[in-house]
Amino acid sequence: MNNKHPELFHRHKLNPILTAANWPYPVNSVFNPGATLLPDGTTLLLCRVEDRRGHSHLSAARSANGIDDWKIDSRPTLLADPEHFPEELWGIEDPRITYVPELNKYAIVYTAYTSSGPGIALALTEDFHTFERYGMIMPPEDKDAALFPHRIGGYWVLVHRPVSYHGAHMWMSYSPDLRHWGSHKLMLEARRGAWWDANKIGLSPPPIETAQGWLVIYHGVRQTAAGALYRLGLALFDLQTPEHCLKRGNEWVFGPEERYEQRGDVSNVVFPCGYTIAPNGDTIHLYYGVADTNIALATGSIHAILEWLDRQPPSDRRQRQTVS
Ligand code: BMA
Repeated sequence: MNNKHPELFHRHKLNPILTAANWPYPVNSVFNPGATLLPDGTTLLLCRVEDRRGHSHLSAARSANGIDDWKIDSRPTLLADPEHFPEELWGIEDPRITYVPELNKYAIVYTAYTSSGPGIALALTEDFHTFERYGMIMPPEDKDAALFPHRIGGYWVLVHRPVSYHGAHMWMSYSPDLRHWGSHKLMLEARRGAWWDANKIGLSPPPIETAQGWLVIYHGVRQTAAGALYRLGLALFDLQTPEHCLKRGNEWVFGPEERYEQRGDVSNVVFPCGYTIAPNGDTIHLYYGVADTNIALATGSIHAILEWLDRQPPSDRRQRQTVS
């Protein structure tokens, strides 16, 4: 027995792997990238790039090994288009990429920053050069969304995080055509009080399909006297009824520890929006924004993550801890 928590995600020694200094044009910061593997094995990161107005756009960076030697698009890959999509007035942020075999396309679900707050927009692409925009699919205030890779029970499934007076919890919605969404279901609630994931949680990268269920890495936001602390937790959901939570870890598994995670435009933030999985089907490369400033990489084993979840006490799976 030692006094260390198990380390499920190992930081890469070259972190941060991408910064504004790598960009081919002037930018303030690059963070919160969506990620996918292209058919030839290239890792593609779709990075949130913030300019000096404070508005974000998305830019692709490609690398053969997913670690270094990134080739970054010389111009923004996907810009806000407020002329045709007024809901993108203040930029587009935090993309989550899902490859959808039925469509033979990648679905990019991102935050569109409207003058009424952030909402959720969808675009499809085959190549990350041209995009078919669906516009806003969930109105404000909503973010932290991703599409499941295939239909379940005949319907497309979206995870998202609407905010209400009662808190910021994770929901699922279903659609026959990717445009019209309904059958909304509460998926995972923020806990309350002293918990690390009290009051506000949200999906981090898209859910990962495993034989045991949909593995979800989510972020919990703890408000402290020194500001918000963004950390990551784990939960597992039923394959056929994905709003049904099978397991939920009580402890956070990854948080801001390194200087590059603790200092930046928004300190103490680790914020993954994407991962790739190695050909062995087990090694996960988690790409995460650090302190809303740079991009870092951590590597883990899906098998080890599921084992950790198995060892968690069976309490408090979906519900928040109520006080009365
Ligand atoms: C969240 C999102 C993220 C950001 C984080 C910390 O609400 O807006 O894009 O990284 O806050 O600022």
